[in-house]
Amino acid sequence: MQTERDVVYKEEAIPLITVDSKTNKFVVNEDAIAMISSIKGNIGVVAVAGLYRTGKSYLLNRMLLDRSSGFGVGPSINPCTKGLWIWGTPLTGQTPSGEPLNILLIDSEGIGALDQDSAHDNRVFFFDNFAEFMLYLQQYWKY
Ligand SMILES: Nc1nc2c(ncn2[C@@H]2O[C@H](COP(=O)(O)OP(=O)(O)OP(=O)(O)O)[C@@H](O)[C@H]2O)c(=O)[nH]1
Ligand SMILES: [Mg+2]
Repeated sequence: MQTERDVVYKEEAIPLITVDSKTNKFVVNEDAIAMISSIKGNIGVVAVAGLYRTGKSYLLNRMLLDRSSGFGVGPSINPCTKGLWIWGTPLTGQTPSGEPLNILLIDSEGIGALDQDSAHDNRVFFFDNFAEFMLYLQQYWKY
């Protein structure tokens, strides 16, 4: 039998913000918002940002998820991650005072790739920080 948790939480990376290649607009994925909204309790966020092809996705998989696959890792010199991705299940952690903490992992498109200009890079970087900030605030809206 499927529980509510099975429906909402997935053991895979899901898009959080995608870029519409035709309009160049950033689009929020409602499935990711539903997953985030379902979380009860404290939320912590770990997000990676930085130059393209420097191992950001690999780092999240190996260091935080302890998996050989998870967030998309590219084999070539071409940019791999596009937009922002979030792990479909919060990790379980603790606040410094010992309270339960739901940790969200966010992977982001690398900056400096030749297929995008610096305005696009700035937007990705902004959204990465903005997503982290909004999720941080969300726990206070709930109470
Ligand atoms: N062996 C080894 N390979 C690594 C390490 N970090 C990254 N790689 C390899 O480097 C390549 C790029 O890794 P990604 O994780 O896709 O890099 P990224 O920064 O997410 O790239 P973009 O999404 O394009 O910005 C992949 O082939 C990884 O397997 C590492 O610490 N050890
Ligand atoms: Mg990547």
